[in-house]
Amino acid sequence: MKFQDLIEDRIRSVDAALNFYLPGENVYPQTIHRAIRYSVFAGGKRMRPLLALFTAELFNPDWKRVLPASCALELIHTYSLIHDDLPAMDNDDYRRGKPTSHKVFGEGTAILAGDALLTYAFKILAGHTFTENDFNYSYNHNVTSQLKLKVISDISRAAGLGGMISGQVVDMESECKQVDEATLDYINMHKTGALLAVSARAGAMLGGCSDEEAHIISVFGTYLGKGFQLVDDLLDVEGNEARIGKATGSDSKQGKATYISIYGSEKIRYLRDELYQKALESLEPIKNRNIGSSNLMNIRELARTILYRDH
Ligand code: GRG
Repeated sequence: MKFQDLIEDRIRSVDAALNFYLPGENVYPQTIHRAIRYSVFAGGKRMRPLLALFTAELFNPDWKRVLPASCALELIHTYSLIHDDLPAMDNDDYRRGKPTSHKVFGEGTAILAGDALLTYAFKILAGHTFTENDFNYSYNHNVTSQLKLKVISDISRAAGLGGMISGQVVDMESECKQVDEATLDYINMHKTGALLAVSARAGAMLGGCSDEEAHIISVFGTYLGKGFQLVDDLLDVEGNEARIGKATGSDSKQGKATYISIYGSEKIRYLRDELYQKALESLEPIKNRNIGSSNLMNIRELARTILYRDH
């Protein structure tokens, strides 16, 4: 299968699984279910689910066992975007090319939609709590409870203290201040990088990798996480608004410290190339493991897609 077809195929599976897990819009109380579905199906690129599915496939052909965790990661990501857009945070009007959740449903419902997505993600990760079907059969039966707990613990840290929340706090406290490179790295590696890195790691772990291999994949995910943010900052000044689905220049308007202010666009491009190479090199130790060469090619190609995206 061509890489682009593979991506589209996997995204279709993730979307179908998300549709299965989320309560329907007609289920009472309808407002919260409508709000959740509005944001989850607003056209996100599904980078975190794809990372988890592709790293799993490095170790196991049974990628379907990672569908529940992939959905959980996307729900956590969507929650963070809804809350980040709120007036108390970035106060953004558009996300993924559509009015933000609080603009459509009001602030109270947007807060609850975020809360609901975060908690629901962990219900999915617990397994065995939904009607059994093709989306969750393998996770329920082929992943041990011990491994599920390990993955739950890793994901909760990446999304919470020591991860996304800690990064967001330092980000808020740094607004309109001159921050040094180390602080900016802290913000980005926690606010954005942690969830991307844990997506790669959780996928590999659910695929059955060893502890040593989990470490290798974490390093790979960390390079991607940093590169992802560099590109995000670049797109905020140079991106096409229609393509990225929100106004550009919002970082500087809000007095946010970004890699642009420290490095400038040209150096960002250079650093992006460097991180891409480092990400590929980090996978060298596993290249002789008995994993399909096409799987290794796919994860490399996904790294390229993430680091050279235009939206
Ligand atoms: C509010 C708890 C809380 C955390 C917010 C992740 C985050 C922390 C804020 C998001 C702000 C932001 C735009 C960060 C830049 C990196 C990022 C997460 C971009 C959006 O991710 P994509 O490009 O989005 O994967 P799509 O829409 O494709 O899913």
